[in-house]
Amino acid sequence: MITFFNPLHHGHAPAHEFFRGERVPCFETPARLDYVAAALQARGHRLQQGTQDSAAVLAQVHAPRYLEFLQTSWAQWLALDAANGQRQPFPSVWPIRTLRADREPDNFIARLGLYSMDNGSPLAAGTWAAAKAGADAAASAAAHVAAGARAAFCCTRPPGHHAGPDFMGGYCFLNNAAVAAQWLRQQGAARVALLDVDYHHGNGTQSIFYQRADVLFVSLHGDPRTEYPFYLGHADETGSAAGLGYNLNLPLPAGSDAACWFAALEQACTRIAAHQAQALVVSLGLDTFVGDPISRFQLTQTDFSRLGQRLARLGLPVVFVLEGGYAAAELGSNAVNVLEGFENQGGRA
Ligand code: Q9C
Ligand code: ZN
Repeated sequence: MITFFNPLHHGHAPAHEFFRGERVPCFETPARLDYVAAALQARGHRLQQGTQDSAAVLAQVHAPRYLEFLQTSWAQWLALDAANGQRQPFPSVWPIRTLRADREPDNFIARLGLYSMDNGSPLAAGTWAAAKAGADAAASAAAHVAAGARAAFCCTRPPGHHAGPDFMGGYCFLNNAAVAAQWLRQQGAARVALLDVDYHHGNGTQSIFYQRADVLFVSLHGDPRTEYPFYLGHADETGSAAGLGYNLNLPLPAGSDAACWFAALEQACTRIAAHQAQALVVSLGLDTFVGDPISRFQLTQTDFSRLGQRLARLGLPVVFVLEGGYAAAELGSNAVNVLEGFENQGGRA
């Protein structure tokens, strides 16, 4: 599989996040990508750096003022106090209902809250460069698929599917899957399907395409009544305006097993087939794994091969984008199982 990887991803290495009221080591670590890269190389897949610049497409899926903030955020943090290089900024106040989001406060932490959906997306010195490299990989993978490749994989972090038009959240900063879908549209695909199989609902991706019929969004995820991101991902969210009918959420109870999950995947595949897309983007979260430390589905290693095989039978060219998956030591084989399940299934010529 054509795979994109960039050493800049390792520059996003915050130390801590909040979990159950305590500061704990981050779950979303550079080691995750080491495991995926090693598993790919052990199976003979070559890693390459992309050549595309995602800047123009990023400006179509994210608000300019958010991109400007993210790109300069670490420098802004350091400008407050040189010792901040050893500290992590966290938001502590958010412009929710009745408060104004149209004015950017002069206070840095207040701006960070304006552009965040949670306090669970810590910034580090290399966050912008790592995230931008991920968006560039998504653009490069989409360019390969648009040029006729059967599939390409973005071996990238931080993940992207919780990042909305103008906010970060859930370890995500730039929405790589949205960049891939938008790039495919610009390269001439009239219709694109985007399937999100991460354990958590891809609220950012849903919101970016919610009013559009050209990019169908379909997601399988833990029911937001009990699972992050809590405030989006219900079955009654079906799209709005021109996008009505082009958003399909398939929430499943925490604890769901493979039989339940694959039944929902059939529903997802039926809807994707009906869309008659020219290309598919897969938000490939692997936190559906039974051993995931922060998620509660029960997929096993062989279930990931089965997922890849089923996706191949859609007969569409695919851009795979890595999202979550926090059982780091198993992440590599789980990812490779999806990709090789897809490749070995045949399907599209
Ligand atoms: N702060 C993805 O899988 N919060 N994001 C965990 C502790 C959110 C997961 C609780 C989990 C987000 C891309
Ligand atoms: Zn997730």
